Amino acid sequence: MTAPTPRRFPDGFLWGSATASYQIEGAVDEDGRGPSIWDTFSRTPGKVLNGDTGDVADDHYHRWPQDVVLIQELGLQAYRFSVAWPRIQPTGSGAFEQRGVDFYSRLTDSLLEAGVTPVVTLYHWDLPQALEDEGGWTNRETALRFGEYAEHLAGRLGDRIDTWTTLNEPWCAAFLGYGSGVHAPGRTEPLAALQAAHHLNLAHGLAGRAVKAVLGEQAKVSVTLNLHVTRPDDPESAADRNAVRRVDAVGNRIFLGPMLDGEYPADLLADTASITDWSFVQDGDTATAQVPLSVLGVNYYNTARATQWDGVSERQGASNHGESTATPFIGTDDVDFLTQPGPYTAMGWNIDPSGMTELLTSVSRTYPDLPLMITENGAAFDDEVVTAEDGSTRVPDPDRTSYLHRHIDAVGAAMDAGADVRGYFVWSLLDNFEWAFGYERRFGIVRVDYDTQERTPKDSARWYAELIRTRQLPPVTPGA
Ligand code: GBH
Repeated sequence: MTAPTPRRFPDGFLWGSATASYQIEGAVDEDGRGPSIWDTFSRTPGKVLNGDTGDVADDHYHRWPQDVVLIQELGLQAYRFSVAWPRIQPTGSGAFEQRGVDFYSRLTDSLLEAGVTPVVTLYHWDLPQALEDEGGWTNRETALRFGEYAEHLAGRLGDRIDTWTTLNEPWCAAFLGYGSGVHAPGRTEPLAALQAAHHLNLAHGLAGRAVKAVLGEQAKVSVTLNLHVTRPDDPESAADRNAVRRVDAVGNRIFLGPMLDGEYPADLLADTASITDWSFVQDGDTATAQVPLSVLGVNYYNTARATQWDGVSERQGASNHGESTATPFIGTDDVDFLTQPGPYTAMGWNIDPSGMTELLTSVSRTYPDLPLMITENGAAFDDEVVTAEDGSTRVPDPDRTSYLHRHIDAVGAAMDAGADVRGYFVWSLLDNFEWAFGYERRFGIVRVDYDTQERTPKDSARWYAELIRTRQLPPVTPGA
Protein backbone atom coordinates (compact mmCIF):
# COMPACT_ATOMS: atom_id res chain seq x y z
CA MET A 1 0.00 0.00 0.00
CA THR A 2 1.32 3.44 -0.91
CA ALA A 3 1.21 6.16 1.68
CA PRO A 4 -1.54 8.69 1.00
CA THR A 5 -0.12 11.83 -0.57
CA PRO A 6 -1.34 15.40 -0.28
CA ARG A 7 -3.76 16.60 -2.91
CA ARG A 8 -2.40 19.34 -5.17
CA PHE A 9 -4.64 22.01 -6.65
CA PRO A 10 -3.85 23.76 -9.95
CA ASP A 11 -1.88 27.00 -9.80
CA GLY A 12 -4.73 29.15 -11.08
CA PHE A 13 -7.23 27.75 -8.54
CA LEU A 14 -8.68 30.68 -6.59
CA TRP A 15 -8.89 30.40 -2.80
CA GLY A 16 -11.13 32.85 -1.02
CA SER A 17 -13.77 33.56 1.55
CA ALA A 18 -17.21 35.15 1.33
CA THR A 19 -19.54 37.50 3.19
CA ALA A 20 -22.79 39.37 2.46
CA SER A 21 -23.72 42.99 3.06
CA TYR A 22 -26.62 42.70 5.50
CA GLN A 23 -24.84 39.99 7.47
CA ILE A 24 -21.74 42.06 8.25
CA GLU A 25 -22.10 45.78 7.55
CA GLY A 26 -24.41 47.29 10.17
CA ALA A 27 -24.68 51.11 9.75
CA VAL A 28 -28.17 50.65 8.37
CA ASP A 29 -29.05 54.35 8.57
CA GLU A 30 -25.79 55.76 7.30
CA ASP A 31 -24.81 57.60 4.16
CA GLY A 32 -28.31 57.61 2.74
CA ARG A 33 -28.93 53.85 2.85
CA GLY A 34 -32.62 53.06 2.45
CA PRO A 35 -34.38 50.33 4.42
CA SER A 36 -34.31 46.79 3.06
CA ILE A 37 -36.71 43.90 3.52
CA TRP A 38 -34.32 42.41 6.07
CA ASP A 39 -34.51 45.55 8.26
CA THR A 40 -38.28 45.20 8.25
CA PHE A 41 -38.28 41.43 8.74
CA SER A 42 -35.69 41.34 11.52
CA ARG A 43 -37.61 44.04 13.43
CA THR A 44 -40.81 42.04 13.21
CA PRO A 45 -41.17 40.14 16.51
CA GLY A 46 -40.80 36.38 16.22
CA LYS A 47 -39.01 36.32 12.88
CA VAL A 48 -35.37 36.19 14.01
CA LEU A 49 -33.98 34.29 16.98
CA ASN A 50 -33.48 36.53 20.04
CA GLY A 51 -34.91 39.47 18.09
CA ASP A 52 -31.49 40.08 16.54
CA THR A 53 -31.17 42.57 13.69
CA GLY A 54 -28.40 43.63 11.32
CA ASP A 55 -28.30 47.14 12.82
CA VAL A 56 -24.71 46.72 13.98
CA ALA A 57 -23.70 43.21 12.84
CA ASP A 58 -19.89 43.15 12.45
CA ASP A 59 -19.75 46.94 12.03
CA HIS A 60 -17.89 46.18 8.83
CA TYR A 61 -19.13 49.45 7.31
CA HIS A 62 -16.73 51.21 9.69
CA ARG A 63 -14.15 48.50 10.26
CA TRP A 64 -13.59 47.42 6.64
CA PRO A 65 -9.96 48.61 6.49
CA GLN A 66 -9.12 46.28 9.37
CA ASP A 67 -11.05 43.46 7.68
CA VAL A 68 -9.06 43.91 4.49
CA VAL A 69 -5.87 43.61 6.56
CA LEU A 70 -7.26 40.39 7.98
CA ILE A 71 -7.98 39.06 4.48
CA GLN A 72 -4.43 39.92 3.49
CA GLU A 73 -2.91 38.35 6.60
CA LEU A 74 -4.73 35.11 5.95
CA GLY A 75 -3.38 35.15 2.41
CA LEU A 76 -6.81 34.94 0.78
CA GLN A 77 -6.50 35.36 -2.98
CA ALA A 78 -10.09 36.42 -3.48
CA TYR A 79 -12.85 37.99 -1.44
CA ARG A 80 -16.51 37.59 -2.32
CA PHE A 81 -18.70 40.36 -0.92
CA SER A 82 -22.13 41.68 -1.80
CA VAL A 83 -23.35 45.18 -2.51
CA ALA A 84 -26.40 46.42 -0.61
CA TRP A 85 -28.79 47.66 -3.29
CA PRO A 86 -30.40 50.13 -0.80
CA ARG A 87 -27.02 51.82 -0.31
CA ILE A 88 -26.70 52.39 -4.06
CA GLN A 89 -30.35 53.21 -4.72
CA PRO A 90 -32.22 53.80 -1.44
CA THR A 91 -35.70 53.14 -2.85
CA GLY A 92 -34.64 50.73 -5.58
CA SER A 93 -35.58 53.13 -8.32
CA GLY A 94 -34.80 56.71 -9.22
CA ALA A 95 -31.95 58.54 -7.54
CA PHE A 96 -28.62 56.84 -6.90
CA GLU A 97 -26.62 57.51 -3.73
CA GLN A 98 -22.98 58.33 -4.45
CA ARG A 99 -21.91 57.78 -0.83
CA GLY A 100 -22.98 54.15 -1.10
CA VAL A 101 -21.02 53.70 -4.32
CA ASP A 102 -18.00 55.33 -2.68
CA PHE A 103 -18.00 52.77 0.11
CA TYR A 104 -17.72 49.80 -2.26
CA SER A 105 -15.31 51.70 -4.46
CA ARG A 106 -12.91 52.25 -1.54
CA LEU A 107 -13.27 48.63 -0.47
CA THR A 108 -12.51 47.45 -4.00
CA ASP A 109 -9.43 49.67 -4.32
CA SER A 110 -8.16 48.50 -0.98
CA LEU A 111 -8.60 44.82 -1.92
CA LEU A 112 -6.75 45.39 -5.19
CA GLU A 113 -3.92 47.14 -3.35
CA ALA A 114 -3.70 44.11 -1.09
CA GLY A 115 -3.51 41.85 -4.15
CA VAL A 116 -6.94 40.33 -3.47
CA THR A 117 -9.34 39.57 -6.35
CA PRO A 118 -12.76 41.18 -5.76
CA VAL A 119 -15.74 38.97 -6.60
CA VAL A 120 -18.93 40.95 -6.24
CA THR A 121 -22.52 39.81 -5.71
CA LEU A 122 -25.18 42.33 -6.73
CA TYR A 123 -27.98 40.80 -4.69
CA HIS A 124 -27.61 38.85 -1.48
CA TRP A 125 -31.21 39.26 -0.30
CA ASP A 126 -31.35 42.91 0.88
CA LEU A 127 -34.09 44.19 -1.43
CA PRO A 128 -35.03 47.87 -1.01
CA GLN A 129 -38.20 47.89 1.10
CA ALA A 130 -39.80 50.42 -1.27
CA LEU A 131 -39.76 47.77 -4.00
CA GLU A 132 -41.29 45.17 -1.68
CA ASP A 133 -44.08 47.66 -0.98
CA GLU A 134 -44.90 47.34 -4.70
CA GLY A 135 -44.83 43.52 -4.60
CA GLY A 136 -41.10 42.85 -4.45
CA TRP A 137 -39.96 39.92 -6.58
CA THR A 138 -43.55 39.04 -7.45
CA ASN A 139 -43.58 42.26 -9.48
CA ARG A 140 -41.90 42.16 -12.87
CA GLU A 141 -40.83 45.79 -12.39
CA THR A 142 -38.36 44.70 -9.71
CA ALA A 143 -36.39 42.76 -12.34
CA LEU A 144 -36.26 45.81 -14.61
CA ARG A 145 -35.10 48.01 -11.72
CA PHE A 146 -32.41 45.44 -10.89
CA GLY A 147 -31.05 45.75 -14.42
CA GLU A 148 -30.74 49.52 -13.98
CA TYR A 149 -29.00 49.16 -10.64
CA ALA A 150 -26.53 46.69 -12.19
CA GLU A 151 -25.85 49.07 -15.06
CA HIS A 152 -25.15 51.92 -12.65
CA LEU A 153 -22.79 49.90 -10.48
CA ALA A 154 -20.92 48.43 -13.45
CA GLY A 155 -20.32 51.97 -14.65
CA ARG A 156 -18.93 53.02 -11.26
CA LEU A 157 -16.89 49.97 -10.16
CA GLY A 158 -16.02 49.05 -13.72
CA ASP A 159 -13.22 46.67 -14.62
CA ARG A 160 -11.83 46.73 -11.09
CA ILE A 161 -14.28 43.93 -10.31
CA ASP A 162 -13.10 40.52 -11.47
CA THR A 163 -16.43 38.67 -11.51
CA TRP A 164 -19.96 40.07 -11.45
CA THR A 165 -22.30 37.65 -9.69
CA THR A 166 -25.84 38.78 -10.29
CA LEU A 167 -27.73 36.88 -7.56
CA ASN A 168 -26.93 34.83 -4.51
CA GLU A 169 -29.18 31.79 -4.16
CA PRO A 170 -32.32 32.98 -5.94
CA TRP A 171 -33.95 29.77 -4.64
CA CYS A 172 -33.73 31.10 -1.08
CA ALA A 173 -34.89 34.57 -2.12
CA ALA A 174 -37.96 33.14 -3.87
CA PHE A 175 -38.89 30.06 -1.85
CA LEU A 176 -37.79 30.96 1.68
CA GLY A 177 -38.88 34.58 1.16
CA TYR A 178 -42.26 34.03 -0.54
CA GLY A 179 -42.95 30.30 -0.06
CA SER A 180 -42.08 29.08 3.45
CA GLY A 181 -41.71 32.62 4.79
CA VAL A 182 -38.71 31.92 7.03
CA HIS A 183 -36.76 34.68 5.24
CA ALA A 184 -37.76 38.23 4.33
CA PRO A 185 -40.29 39.34 3.27
CA GLY A 186 -41.92 36.40 5.07
CA ARG A 187 -44.71 35.63 2.63
CA THR A 188 -46.18 32.13 2.35
CA GLU A 189 -47.85 31.99 -1.05
CA PRO A 190 -46.95 29.25 -3.55
CA LEU A 191 -47.89 31.36 -6.57
CA ALA A 192 -45.90 34.34 -5.29
CA ALA A 193 -42.85 32.12 -4.83
CA LEU A 194 -43.00 30.88 -8.43
CA GLN A 195 -43.49 34.43 -9.73
CA ALA A 196 -40.54 35.55 -7.64
CA ALA A 197 -38.40 32.75 -9.06
CA HIS A 198 -39.25 33.82 -12.58
CA HIS A 199 -38.57 37.48 -11.96
CA LEU A 200 -35.24 36.55 -10.37
CA ASN A 201 -34.36 34.61 -13.54
CA LEU A 202 -35.28 37.66 -15.58
CA ALA A 203 -33.37 39.97 -13.21
CA HIS A 204 -30.28 37.79 -13.59
CA GLY A 205 -30.46 38.06 -17.38
CA LEU A 206 -31.09 41.79 -17.40
CA ALA A 207 -28.29 42.49 -14.93
CA GLY A 208 -25.80 40.22 -16.71
CA ARG A 209 -26.61 41.90 -20.00
CA ALA A 210 -26.32 45.36 -18.44
CA VAL A 211 -22.87 44.55 -17.07
CA LYS A 212 -21.73 43.35 -20.50
CA ALA A 213 -23.28 46.37 -22.21
CA VAL A 214 -21.28 48.70 -19.95
CA LEU A 215 -18.00 46.77 -19.68
CA GLY A 216 -17.92 44.73 -22.88
CA GLU A 217 -18.73 41.14 -23.79
CA GLN A 218 -15.57 39.89 -22.05
CA ALA A 219 -16.88 41.03 -18.65
CA LYS A 220 -17.14 37.97 -16.39
CA VAL A 221 -20.75 37.38 -15.40
CA SER A 222 -21.79 34.72 -12.93
CA VAL A 223 -24.64 33.67 -10.67
CA THR A 224 -24.56 31.68 -7.45
CA LEU A 225 -27.06 28.86 -6.93
CA ASN A 226 -27.63 26.68 -3.89
CA LEU A 227 -28.14 23.44 -5.78
CA HIS A 228 -29.89 20.77 -3.76
CA VAL A 229 -28.46 17.27 -3.57
CA THR A 230 -31.50 15.13 -2.87
CA ARG A 231 -31.37 11.36 -2.91
CA PRO A 232 -34.27 8.90 -2.99
CA ASP A 233 -34.85 7.15 0.33
CA ASP A 234 -35.32 3.92 -1.59
CA PRO A 235 -33.41 4.04 -4.87
CA GLU A 236 -35.44 1.04 -6.06
CA SER A 237 -38.72 2.90 -5.58
CA ALA A 238 -40.01 4.65 -8.71
CA ALA A 239 -42.20 6.83 -6.48
CA ASP A 240 -39.19 7.99 -4.43
CA ARG A 241 -37.19 8.66 -7.58
CA ASN A 242 -40.09 10.68 -8.94
CA ALA A 243 -40.22 12.67 -5.69
CA VAL A 244 -36.54 13.48 -6.16
CA ARG A 245 -37.14 14.50 -9.77
CA ARG A 246 -39.83 16.95 -8.63
CA VAL A 247 -37.59 18.40 -5.90
CA ASP A 248 -34.79 18.74 -8.45
CA ALA A 249 -37.17 20.57 -10.81
CA VAL A 250 -38.43 23.15 -8.31
CA GLY A 251 -35.14 23.28 -6.38
CA ASN A 252 -32.51 23.37 -9.14
CA ARG A 253 -33.71 23.22 -12.73
CA ILE A 254 -36.14 26.12 -12.20
CA PHE A 255 -33.01 28.31 -12.35
CA LEU A 256 -30.60 26.14 -14.36
CA GLY A 257 -33.21 25.82 -17.11
CA PRO A 258 -33.73 29.49 -17.99
CA MET A 259 -30.19 30.58 -17.11
CA LEU A 260 -28.29 27.84 -18.96
CA ASP A 261 -30.74 26.35 -21.47
CA GLY A 262 -32.95 29.38 -22.13
CA GLU A 263 -36.16 27.59 -21.13
CA TYR A 264 -38.11 26.14 -18.23
CA PRO A 265 -38.08 22.35 -17.96
CA ALA A 266 -41.34 20.86 -19.27
CA ASP A 267 -41.74 18.63 -16.19
CA LEU A 268 -41.57 21.66 -13.87
CA LEU A 269 -44.38 23.37 -15.77
CA ALA A 270 -46.45 20.18 -15.60
CA ASP A 271 -45.73 19.61 -11.90
CA THR A 272 -46.90 23.13 -10.98
CA ALA A 273 -49.88 23.31 -13.34
CA SER A 274 -52.41 23.34 -10.49
CA ILE A 275 -50.72 26.43 -9.03
CA THR A 276 -50.09 28.49 -12.14
CA ASP A 277 -50.19 28.48 -15.92
CA TRP A 278 -46.97 30.53 -15.86
CA SER A 279 -48.66 33.32 -17.80
CA PHE A 280 -46.33 35.76 -16.02
CA VAL A 281 -43.55 34.50 -18.31
CA GLN A 282 -43.45 36.82 -21.30
CA ASP A 283 -42.01 36.11 -24.74
CA GLY A 284 -38.26 36.43 -24.67
CA ASP A 285 -37.87 36.26 -20.87
CA THR A 286 -36.11 32.92 -20.74
CA ALA A 287 -33.89 33.88 -23.68
CA THR A 288 -32.94 37.01 -21.72
CA ALA A 289 -32.14 34.88 -18.66
CA GLN A 290 -29.67 32.84 -20.71
CA VAL A 291 -26.80 35.30 -20.55
CA PRO A 292 -23.40 33.71 -21.22
CA LEU A 293 -21.74 32.81 -17.91
CA SER A 294 -17.98 32.79 -17.33
CA VAL A 295 -18.45 30.57 -14.34
CA LEU A 296 -21.34 29.13 -12.33
CA GLY A 297 -21.17 29.71 -8.59
CA VAL A 298 -22.27 26.74 -6.48
CA ASN A 299 -23.00 26.91 -2.76
CA TYR A 300 -22.90 23.56 -1.02
CA TYR A 301 -23.69 22.67 2.60
CA ASN A 302 -25.45 19.32 2.92
CA THR A 303 -27.64 16.64 1.39
CA ALA A 304 -31.27 15.64 1.72
CA ARG A 305 -33.22 12.40 1.38
CA ALA A 306 -36.74 12.32 0.04
CA THR A 307 -39.56 9.84 -0.08
CA GLN A 308 -42.98 9.88 -1.65
CA TRP A 309 -45.59 10.01 1.12
CA ASP A 310 -48.27 7.40 0.49
CA GLY A 311 -50.93 9.62 2.05
CA VAL A 312 -51.94 6.96 4.58
CA SER A 313 -49.12 5.97 6.90
CA GLU A 314 -47.84 8.27 9.57
CA ARG A 315 -45.35 10.73 8.15
CA GLN A 316 -41.91 9.29 8.63
CA GLY A 317 -39.85 12.26 9.62
CA ALA A 318 -40.05 15.95 10.24
CA SER A 319 -39.23 18.10 7.27
CA ASN A 320 -35.66 19.22 7.68
CA HIS A 321 -36.13 22.42 5.73
CA GLY A 322 -36.69 24.77 8.64
CA GLU A 323 -39.29 25.44 11.29
CA SER A 324 -42.04 26.48 8.95
CA THR A 325 -44.80 24.04 8.11
CA ALA A 326 -45.12 25.35 4.55
CA THR A 327 -42.67 23.55 2.27
CA PRO A 328 -40.42 25.79 0.21
CA PHE A 329 -40.48 23.10 -2.49
CA ILE A 330 -43.70 24.34 -4.04
CA GLY A 331 -45.98 21.59 -5.27
CA THR A 332 -44.27 18.80 -3.34
CA ASP A 333 -46.42 18.67 -0.20
CA ASP A 334 -46.64 14.90 -0.57
CA VAL A 335 -42.85 14.55 -0.43
CA ASP A 336 -41.22 13.86 2.93
CA PHE A 337 -37.69 14.94 3.68
CA LEU A 338 -36.28 12.37 6.06
CA THR A 339 -33.93 13.05 8.91
CA GLN A 340 -30.43 12.45 7.65
CA PRO A 341 -27.84 10.48 9.62
CA GLY A 342 -25.27 12.60 11.44
CA PRO A 343 -22.89 14.05 12.24
CA TYR A 344 -24.50 17.48 12.18
CA THR A 345 -23.34 21.08 12.38
CA ALA A 346 -24.84 23.58 14.84
CA MET A 347 -27.48 24.31 12.17
CA GLY A 348 -28.62 20.70 12.45
CA TRP A 349 -27.46 20.13 8.88
CA ASN A 350 -25.89 16.76 8.15
CA ILE A 351 -22.23 16.66 7.22
CA ASP A 352 -21.87 14.80 3.94
CA PRO A 353 -18.85 15.68 1.78
CA SER A 354 -19.82 13.03 -0.78
CA GLY A 355 -22.67 15.33 -1.81
CA MET A 356 -20.11 17.93 -2.89
CA THR A 357 -18.43 15.48 -5.27
CA GLU A 358 -21.77 14.19 -6.51
CA LEU A 359 -23.10 17.69 -7.18
CA LEU A 360 -20.03 19.00 -9.01
CA THR A 361 -19.76 15.83 -11.05
CA SER A 362 -23.39 15.87 -12.09
CA VAL A 363 -23.48 19.59 -12.98
CA SER A 364 -20.32 19.26 -15.02
CA ARG A 365 -21.75 16.26 -16.90
CA THR A 366 -24.89 18.21 -17.75
CA TYR A 367 -22.95 21.37 -18.67
CA PRO A 368 -19.50 20.16 -19.78
CA ASP A 369 -18.26 23.55 -21.01
CA LEU A 370 -19.26 25.48 -17.91
CA PRO A 371 -16.53 26.27 -15.37
CA LEU A 372 -17.68 25.98 -11.76
CA MET A 373 -16.70 27.73 -8.57
CA ILE A 374 -17.63 26.88 -5.00
CA THR A 375 -18.82 30.31 -3.88
CA GLU A 376 -19.84 29.07 -0.42
CA ASN A 377 -19.08 26.09 1.77
CA GLY A 378 -18.65 26.06 5.50
CA ALA A 379 -20.18 25.20 8.83
CA ALA A 380 -21.55 26.67 12.03
CA PHE A 381 -20.21 25.24 15.28
CA ASP A 382 -20.36 26.50 18.86
CA ASP A 383 -16.70 27.36 19.24
CA GLU A 384 -15.26 29.32 22.13
CA VAL A 385 -12.34 31.57 22.89
CA VAL A 386 -9.58 30.03 24.99
CA THR A 387 -7.22 32.29 26.88
CA ALA A 388 -3.72 30.96 27.52
CA GLU A 389 -1.65 31.70 30.64
CA ASP A 390 0.25 34.43 28.81
CA GLY A 391 -3.06 36.13 28.03
CA SER A 392 -3.06 35.25 24.33
CA THR A 393 -6.31 33.95 22.86
CA ARG A 394 -7.12 31.12 20.50
CA VAL A 395 -10.31 29.71 19.08
CA PRO A 396 -9.93 25.95 18.67
CA ASP A 397 -12.50 24.80 16.11
CA PRO A 398 -11.41 21.33 15.01
CA ASP A 399 -14.92 20.47 13.77
CA ARG A 400 -14.83 23.35 11.31
CA THR A 401 -11.32 22.52 10.15
CA SER A 402 -12.38 18.93 9.61
CA TYR A 403 -15.49 20.06 7.71
CA LEU A 404 -13.43 22.29 5.41
CA HIS A 405 -10.75 19.67 4.97
CA ARG A 406 -13.17 16.94 3.94
CA HIS A 407 -15.21 19.19 1.65
CA ILE A 408 -12.18 20.62 -0.12
CA ASP A 409 -10.98 17.07 -0.58
CA ALA A 410 -14.39 16.27 -2.08
CA VAL A 411 -13.93 19.19 -4.51
CA GLY A 412 -10.59 17.67 -5.50
CA ALA A 413 -12.27 14.31 -6.05
CA ALA A 414 -14.78 15.95 -8.41
CA MET A 415 -11.90 17.58 -10.29
CA ASP A 416 -10.20 14.19 -10.59
CA ALA A 417 -13.45 12.94 -12.12
CA GLY A 418 -13.33 15.74 -14.70
CA ALA A 419 -15.24 18.65 -13.18
CA ASP A 420 -13.80 22.04 -14.18
CA VAL A 421 -13.70 23.78 -10.79
CA ARG A 422 -11.89 27.12 -10.69
CA GLY A 423 -12.04 28.16 -7.06
CA TYR A 424 -13.37 27.70 -3.55
CA PHE A 425 -14.72 30.26 -1.06
CA VAL A 426 -15.25 29.50 2.62
CA TRP A 427 -18.49 30.72 4.12
CA SER A 428 -17.72 32.85 5.98
CA LEU A 429 -14.80 35.15 6.66
CA LEU A 430 -16.44 36.46 9.85
CA ASP A 431 -19.04 35.28 12.32
CA ASN A 432 -22.08 37.27 11.28
CA PHE A 433 -25.86 37.75 11.25
CA GLU A 434 -27.06 34.29 10.26
CA TRP A 435 -30.48 35.39 8.94
CA ALA A 436 -33.35 33.81 10.92
CA PHE A 437 -30.80 32.52 13.47
CA GLY A 438 -29.33 35.94 14.21
CA TYR A 439 -25.97 35.89 16.00
CA GLU A 440 -26.60 32.48 17.57
CA ARG A 441 -24.90 30.61 14.74
CA ARG A 442 -21.25 31.22 13.94
CA PHE A 443 -20.00 30.35 10.45
CA GLY A 444 -16.82 32.48 10.55
CA ILE A 445 -13.24 31.31 10.25
CA VAL A 446 -12.66 34.51 12.22
CA ARG A 447 -14.37 34.93 15.58
CA VAL A 448 -16.25 38.17 16.21
CA ASP A 449 -16.85 39.33 19.78
CA TYR A 450 -20.15 41.17 19.47
CA ASP A 451 -19.45 43.27 22.59
CA THR A 452 -16.08 44.60 21.51
CA GLN A 453 -16.15 43.83 17.75
CA GLU A 454 -12.76 42.22 18.25
CA ARG A 455 -11.77 39.75 15.51
CA THR A 456 -9.81 36.60 16.37
CA PRO A 457 -8.82 34.18 13.61
CA LYS A 458 -9.95 30.69 14.61
CA ASP A 459 -7.65 27.70 14.23
CA SER A 460 -9.55 26.86 11.02
CA ALA A 461 -8.44 30.20 9.55
CA ARG A 462 -4.81 29.36 10.30
CA TRP A 463 -5.32 25.93 8.75
CA TYR A 464 -6.91 27.49 5.64
CA ALA A 465 -4.10 30.06 5.34
CA GLU A 466 -1.59 27.21 5.37
CA LEU A 467 -3.50 25.37 2.65
CA ILE A 468 -3.48 28.51 0.48
CA ARG A 469 0.22 29.02 1.07
CA THR A 470 1.20 25.46 0.19
CA ARG A 471 -1.65 24.66 -2.27
CA GLN A 472 -1.46 21.16 -0.82
CA LEU A 473 -4.27 19.50 1.03
CA PRO A 474 -3.14 16.86 3.52
CA PRO A 475 -4.83 13.49 3.00
CA VAL A 476 -8.13 13.04 4.78
CA THR A 477 -7.87 10.38 7.42
CA PRO A 478 -10.98 8.18 7.50
CA GLY A 479 -13.25 9.12 10.37
CA ALA A 480 -11.48 12.45 10.98
C1 GBH B 1 -26.29 30.45 2.45
O1 GBH B 1 -27.57 29.97 2.45
C2 GBH B 1 -26.34 31.94 2.33
O2 GBH B 1 -25.95 32.37 1.05
C3 GBH B 1 -25.57 32.66 3.39
O3 GBH B 1 -25.93 34.00 3.40
C4 GBH B 1 -25.79 31.97 4.71
O4 GBH B 1 -25.28 32.70 5.79
C5 GBH B 1 -25.16 30.63 4.65
O5 GBH B 1 -25.60 29.92 3.52
C6 GBH B 1 -25.38 29.78 5.87
O6 GBH B 1 -26.72 29.53 6.09
O7 GBH B 1 -32.70 22.47 6.35
O8 GBH B 1 -31.10 20.66 6.33
O9 GBH B 1 -32.54 20.97 4.48
C7 GBH B 1 -27.73 28.65 2.84
C8 GBH B 1 -28.86 28.01 2.09
C9 GBH B 1 -30.62 26.54 2.07
C10 GBH B 1 -28.54 25.79 2.95
C11 GBH B 1 -31.33 25.49 2.80
C12 GBH B 1 -29.24 24.68 3.68
C13 GBH B 1 -31.32 23.42 3.72
C14 GBH B 1 -30.67 22.68 4.82
N1 GBH B 1 -29.41 26.92 2.78
N2 GBH B 1 -30.46 24.36 3.04
S1 GBH B 1 -31.85 21.61 5.54
